[in-house]
Amino acid sequence: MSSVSPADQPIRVHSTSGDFHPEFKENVQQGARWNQLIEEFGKRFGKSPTHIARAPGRVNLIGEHIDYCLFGVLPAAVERDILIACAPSEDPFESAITAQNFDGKYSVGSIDPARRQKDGEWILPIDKTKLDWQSYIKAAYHGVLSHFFSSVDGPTPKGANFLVTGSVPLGGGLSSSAALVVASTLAFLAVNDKLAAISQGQLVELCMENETRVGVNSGGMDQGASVFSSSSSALYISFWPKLYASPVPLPQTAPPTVYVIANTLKTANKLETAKIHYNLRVVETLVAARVLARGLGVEVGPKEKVRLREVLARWIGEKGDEGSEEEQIARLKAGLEKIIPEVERILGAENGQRGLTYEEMVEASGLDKSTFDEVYLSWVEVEASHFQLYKRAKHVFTEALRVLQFRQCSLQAVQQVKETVPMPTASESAQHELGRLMNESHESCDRLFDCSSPELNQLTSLAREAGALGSRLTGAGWGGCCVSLVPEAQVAAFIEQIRKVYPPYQSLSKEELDQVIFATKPGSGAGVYDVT
Ligand code: NG1
Ligand code: MG
Repeated sequence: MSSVSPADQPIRVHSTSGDFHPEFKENVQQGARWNQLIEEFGKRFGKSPTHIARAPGRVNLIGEHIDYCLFGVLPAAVERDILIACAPSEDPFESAITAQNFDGKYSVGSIDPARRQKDGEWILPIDKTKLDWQSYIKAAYHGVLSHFFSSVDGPTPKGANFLVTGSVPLGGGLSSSAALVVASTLAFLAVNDKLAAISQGQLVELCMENETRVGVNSGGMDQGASVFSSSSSALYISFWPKLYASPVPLPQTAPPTVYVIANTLKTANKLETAKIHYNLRVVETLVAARVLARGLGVEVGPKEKVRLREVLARWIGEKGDEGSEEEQIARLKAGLEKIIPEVERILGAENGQRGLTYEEMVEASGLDKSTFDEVYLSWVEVEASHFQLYKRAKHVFTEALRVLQFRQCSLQAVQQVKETVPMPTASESAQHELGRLMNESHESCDRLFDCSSPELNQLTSLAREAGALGSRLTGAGWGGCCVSLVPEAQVAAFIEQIRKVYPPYQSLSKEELDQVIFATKPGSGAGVYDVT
């Protein structure tokens, strides 16, 4: 693909020479927040930070639960972020990782020392039953140690002092976890002078790997959105044949619209419920890929954990990333349109609608039981009486198609506005089309992927009644936030209406309400600011 993908670009390092954040220079509130963090770091550690690592949260506009099937998604970074002020520590390395939180309600503590074994492998256990914000920092630290300090004779890593502050709501579907992992990975790279050693794409891959250390077998959407984003554009991120990203500007005229994020106030604890929700979906889509491949006559090795995107590629004879971005997308779109009826035929038949028992699923895979268990179940804990291969695969392929339609509709509307030809009608109908795709996506998440919740269904339907052109859950679901496309002129009235009709908002103060429902525009991606 074209070489402009942010994945191939170096990590953003900003030199600040006293004028520390060019993007936020005009923004007094952000400036004050940065200054306070630097000051507080000085008070707590008795020295100045050398860097501030910044990583934003993200909102996914469309493309849910398809990143781990390697299909493209369309998120945008939000302006809310995690900041980590950091400096290398003078103490001996073994006892030198201290991470404190600016916000007094979080625990203060030093991170258990990591130990390097004789073979160079690092040991840094994370207790998955007692996860807290520091677990994510540990996971990031472990990744940096493993990738850059695995040689026993090589240099010793530096210890570090961290002071963390964040404005991304926790457990709310805006990916505070990825923001924390990206920011702390960047901070460890910065104190160890490794920022120039990897590209943005490699950083995303490292952060994906780091996040799996905390226990979720996630795709790369959140880390990609946090790292690759640029302000005023959403991002198309695809994962096959390799990580790739390109900006998707959002149509902004006739009528100007914004995205409003609204939190259901029902926190989804993805890690606690992983075996019946997130990780189960990962397994269901993987098994669906094998069964579908079998029905299509696509070859898959017995031990191969092939993903739905790869089955499609093999079936249509796609080799890799030949041709321009548009040619590849056209090929993918045609492939999706062709495979959806096959999903009905192969997975929707016999017991497809009710789901398969474990025994039926093993039989449909064509593998013997022990190979099946080894490939699909040995690395993950899942629990289900019936495995929904048909519903999950149908969601994945139709959602992947909606992502392409959403992208195309945005790009075309922006182009038409530039040419000012059939404006403003074209742009207005584009906004309605984007809204329609968001509504369809929500419906599919609810009915086929079973990742919505009563609160998400209620809030998205109230949002539509209050004037949203479209509304859908965003992120993993089962709680957390929804995102609505709202004409800019109506935002205040929209928020006021939701406050009146969504019961959990009725008792909130103005300040509390601002934290749970707010308009957002695409923000810039992660980077490190040199504050020496
Ligand atoms: P959130 O909402 O941040 O938990 C998760 C995954 C994504 C993606 C979405 C569903 C992580 C870090 N992220 O997002 O990769 O699969 O669910 O589209 O687990
Ligand atoms: Mg997360």
